[in-house]
Amino acid sequence: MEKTYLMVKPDGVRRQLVGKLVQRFEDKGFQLIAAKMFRMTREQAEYHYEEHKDKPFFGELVEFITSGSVFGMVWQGENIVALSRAMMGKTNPLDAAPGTIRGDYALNTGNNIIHGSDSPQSAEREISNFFRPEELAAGDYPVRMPGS
Ligand code: RTP
Ligand code: MG
Repeated sequence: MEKTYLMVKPDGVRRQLVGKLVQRFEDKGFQLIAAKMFRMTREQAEYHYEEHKDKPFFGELVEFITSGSVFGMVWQGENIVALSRAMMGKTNPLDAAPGTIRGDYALNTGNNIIHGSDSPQSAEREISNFFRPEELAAGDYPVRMPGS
């Protein structure tokens, strides 16, 4: 089953949005298999955002993501990478449609509430940066959606 790494960023944690965001993904039909509140180390942050290391905003991004607690989660479900990105909305909240997480809760790119892996390969890499394999639950309870 496809997995992804979703993370409420420090701005979302400070705004007490964790519960609402977890609810959205449960309502969609995805299954939560690991979660924790923690403060990212600088090393974890630099590895997590390695693809952006040459961008002008890299320093600011690392400062921001290590500025407070994050809520890291591993979720699984059918096509979860693409579907969770669609639920998050565009990176810049100015472009994020109403009804998406960033469209509903965020004002600017620097404080855009949530992270989601952009491919199954990124997901695997990101999950292993924050979770040990034994921390992932089996995800073995059957998800029942209306009509199923
Ligand atoms: P994320 O990785 O956090 O899920 O966001 P994303 O895929 O939608 O966007 P990405 O291009 O991977 O950028 C990572 C994060 O860097 C910050 N950013 N700032 N100042 C800027 O121009 C700029 N561009 C990106 C955002 O917080 C973005 O989520
Ligand atoms: Mg990204």
